[in-house]
Amino acid sequence: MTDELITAYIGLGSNLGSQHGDRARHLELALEALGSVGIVSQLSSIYETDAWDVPGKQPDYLNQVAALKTELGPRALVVAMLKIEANIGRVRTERYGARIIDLDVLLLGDVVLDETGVQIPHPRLHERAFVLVPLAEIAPDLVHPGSGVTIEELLGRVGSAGVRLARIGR
Ligand code: PH2
Ligand code: MG
Ligand code: MG
Repeated sequence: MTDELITAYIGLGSNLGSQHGDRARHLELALEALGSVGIVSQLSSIYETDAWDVPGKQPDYLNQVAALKTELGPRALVVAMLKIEANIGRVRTERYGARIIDLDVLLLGDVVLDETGVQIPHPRLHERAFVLVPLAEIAPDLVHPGSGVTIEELLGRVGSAGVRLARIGR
């Protein structure tokens, strides 16, 4: 018996190196691990982005968004993301601190949920160019549940300042 697959959108971010390598390597490791949680059906380009709304000064981020078809429910999906982050070696310090990998559940089908530790859609998704640019690349017509507005429209409101298409390895 398999439950229906629902498409989740996962935001990936890295702005620190580690023993595993550099920021792009962390995104790769995370994507590999996402394959154990579902089927990665779409993948945006990688963008280099100015650290947004962080305490003090931080290195630039690499950000990317993946569509993930999964059977997992909201809480199980969030727990799976935390597990992948820990496996790659993320150590949590202060809120919004620099990190080797961050995996955020941005959307899960039309789920709208606001519980401790599980907020879907991601509560700051609509104000973050570093999420909206890669998300609009793969799902411009997707309607943000709750607000009823498309991703393209949200991006139009926010603009794409501080977000640059990355040329990894070139
Ligand atoms: N993540 C944050 C805070 N600020 N800025 C950029 N550019 N990219 C991120 O992934 C990011 C951020 C908290 O998760
Ligand atoms: Mg985050
Ligand atoms: Mg996070």
